[in-house]
Amino acid sequence: MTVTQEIYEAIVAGDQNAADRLVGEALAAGLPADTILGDGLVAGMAEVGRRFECGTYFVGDMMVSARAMKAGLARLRPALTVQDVKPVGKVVIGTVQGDLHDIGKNLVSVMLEGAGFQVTDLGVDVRPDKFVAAAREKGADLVALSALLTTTMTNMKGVITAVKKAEFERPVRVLVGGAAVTPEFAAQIGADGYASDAALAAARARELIGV
Ligand code: B1M
Repeated sequence: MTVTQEIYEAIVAGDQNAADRLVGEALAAGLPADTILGDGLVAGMAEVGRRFECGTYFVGDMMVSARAMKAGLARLRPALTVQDVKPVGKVVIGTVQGDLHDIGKNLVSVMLEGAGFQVTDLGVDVRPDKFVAAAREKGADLVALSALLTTTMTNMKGVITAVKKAEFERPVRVLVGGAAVTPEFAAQIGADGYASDAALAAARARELIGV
């Protein structure tokens, strides 16, 4: 079994110690960070979702796998981000109100940092007024919204309305994404941009602020 397969298995089994150790081993062996991420960590989480859908995994299983994913991602983070460079822009990011999923949002955060952004992460279940207050306080160029549930993605519209209504010193764009979100939905709610994955989110963020 390759080390990325072992990482995949560790995520599916929810073994956070193994996820942490194996990501360290893969990095030490010189494997590219995006291979470890895509073939190991993200593929493992996709399998967890599939098992939940089939009814062989339950919420508790998803929680232990999520913990293992976070451990692996924390170990991988330095390899995905750029250190000590002048930020190209400022982003405020969070998962919208009612939604507790944060793994994809954390990954988008890491990729934005990797693309040179200064990121303020507001966490999960974030109200529209908190996004606006943080964007003002931090002088953000971009507000990035994540939603994983069909029942919470509708809350993105409230954030967009609040951001568009607020008066900022410079233009603030809104980027949306997450498993439930589609480009059509993003356009319908008036988002400035949409991205289907974390790498594309970083690219789209740069395009939106013109860097
Ligand atoms: Co939840 N859950 N969950 N869950 N969970 C899903 C999302 C689900 C699809 C599972 C399923 O049925 N197959 C389903 C949603 C169905 C729907 O609405 N259509 C679901 C459900 C139903 C629920 C509960 C309602 C279950 C319950 O209690 N009965 C509940 C809701 C709680 C709440 O939020 N209020 C719930 C709870 C949980 C846990 C807490 C147990 C746990 C989350 C732990 C955590 O995040 N800390 C959990 C998990 C782990 C999942 C699955 C299995 C995995 C999500 C994940 O982390 N994926 C998920 C099934 C699945 O996605 N296959 C599922 C890995 C991650 C890297 O991908 O987050 O999609 P993702 O992020 C991607 C892209 O979407 C994108 O980039 C990322 C990577 O490239 N992206 C962006 C994300 N944000 C972006 C922002 C951008 C751009 C791109 O721009 C700003």
